[in-house]
Formats: sequence, structure tokens, C-alpha cells
Amino acid sequence: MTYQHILFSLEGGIARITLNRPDRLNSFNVDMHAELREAIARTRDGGARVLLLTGAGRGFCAGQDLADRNVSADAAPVDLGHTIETYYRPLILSLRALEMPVICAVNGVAAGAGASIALACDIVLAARSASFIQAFCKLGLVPDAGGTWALPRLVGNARAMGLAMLGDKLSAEQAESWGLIWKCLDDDKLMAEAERLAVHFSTAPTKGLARTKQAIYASDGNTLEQQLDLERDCQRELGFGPDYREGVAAFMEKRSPSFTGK
Ligand code: T3D
Repeated sequence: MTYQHILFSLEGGIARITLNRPDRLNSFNVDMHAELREAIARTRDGGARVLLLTGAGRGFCAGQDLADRNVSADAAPVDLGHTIETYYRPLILSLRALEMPVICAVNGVAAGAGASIALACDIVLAARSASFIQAFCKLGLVPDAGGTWALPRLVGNARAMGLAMLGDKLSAEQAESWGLIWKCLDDDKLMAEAERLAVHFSTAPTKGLARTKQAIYASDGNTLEQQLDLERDCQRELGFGPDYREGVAAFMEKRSPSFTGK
């Protein structure tokens, strides 16, 4: 498949996806959704061990392309539930289900569903000039694409409420200090750090990281007992795998490990 609205590459275990509608701040139309879905499937099935997601131009993603539908007074009402069910819900779940770390390099403004998509990634880096805007309240909508799930978990109810109800711009620095994201970096350092992490993860024990991701996300709905059971099950599976054996051998032999990711 050739892409019109994203850039995609997969080499050396690293899948890279760049949202590429810069004149619309990489907002989502139906075609970009379809291309992203296909690229995530190729990432999943093509032997990647890490996914790096970013945006082209001065923005990361401004959420839904508001020009992609007719909401004029004389037009038929739009079923936004259909858009969520068909596009945003599967997108968020597919990022979460990827059995590898997903890095998001937020290169500029992340607004509406664009912010939610960034926050659905596992390691979120942002350029100092980037910002996060819960733009939904300005349209009379709720934060979607997992926004109402991610925000309170990451920053607590008080800050989630303020962000979601006011729609103010949150700077990348503030996002880092509130724990919304992993790191804020100078603009000219963002992609170098994102690439450094991608290269690191491309030779890491991928299955162990996949189970780590699953266990941390599962903890939101689990009791301590359930979580202890889950950790036991993960550890049992991983302990039978080649990367655990290799990790221990490398430690004992004082050498760098060579992980298969299996
Ligand atoms: O299906 C459903 O609708 C339900 C799902 C909803 C999910 C959502 O994401 S709802 C939220 C949608 N997003 C927004 O409301 C954000 C709208 N954009 C903005 O508020 C601002 O553009 C930003 C704060 C993000 C950035 O502001 P600024 O001043 O840096 O840039 P700009 O001049 O506003 O935007 C640059 C261009 O991108 C401009 O086009 P132009 O005038 O140069 O031809 C602008 O219209 C376009 N653009 C930005 N965001 C969108 C967009 N075009 C369409 N849709 C957008 N979301």
C-alpha cells in the first residue's frame, strides 16, 4: 500500500510512522485513519520491536479534521459515535495491544484526539515548544479516544477536570512536571532522543517489555491479589523464554546481552 497521509518505514526492528497532513496540523480524516490502521498492522506483523510515532511539520496532531464533514445547520446530523466506534476506539486499542514499546515524539501541538493518541503511547516525549490541548470542550464534546481514561490516571481528577473543562494549552514542560508525559526536550533534541530510545528498544527483550506494558495497564482495573497473580503468570512465561536465559548468562559472563525479543 502506498500512503498519502502518513509516512511509514520498517527497518532494523524499528517501525516509524509520521502523520503527514502538515497543512491541517495532521488532523485525522477517514483516509489517514485507514492508512494508520494498515501501518500499525504492518508494524504488528512485520517483525518490528518498537514503534516510533510523530508528526510532520509544526504540529503533532490536531485531532479530528473538522472540515472532513458537513455540520452546517441545514446538513443532516452527524453520528459522532460512529466515528469513535469505527476509527478512534480501534486505533487506541491497537496501540495498546502492540506487543512492543510505542514511543510518541510530540513535535508540536497535540489537540483533541491528537492529545489522546499521544497519551495512549507508552513513552511520550515532547518538544519544549509542543503543547497539549483538550480542545473538545470548545466544541461541546467530551475528551475522546481514551482521554477521559488517561487524563485522571496520569494527572489526577483535579488536573484532568481543569484541562478537560477549560481546554487551556498545557505546555510540554508543565506536562512533564505533572507526570502527563515522560520527558520534555529542547526542540532540536527531540528526534535524536526518540531515535536513541527506538534503537535501544530494537534490541531489547521485547516480550518482557510487552508483558510489562500489559501488566502496568492492567493494574488500573486489578486488585493487588489479581495483579500479583498476573505478575506470577508473566514471570512464569518469561522465565521459560530465551531472553531471560540470555540476560542471566550475559550478566554472569560480564558481556552485553543479545536478546531475540521472543
Ligand atoms: O468524529 C468526531 O468529530 C468525534 C471525534 C472528535 C475528536 C476530536 O479530535 S474533536 C477536537 C478537534 N480538534 C480541535 O478542535 C482542534 C482545532 N484546532 C485548533 O484549535 C488549533 O488549530 C490549534 C490550537 C490546534 C493550533 O492553533 P494554531 O494557531 O497553531 O494553528 P491554526 O492556524 O489554528 O491551524 C493551522 C491550519 O490547520 C489552519 O488551516 P488554514 O487556516 O491555514 O487553512 C487550521 O484551520 C487547520 N486546522 C487545525 N486544526 C484543524 C485544522 N483543520 C481541520 N481540523 C482541525 N482539527
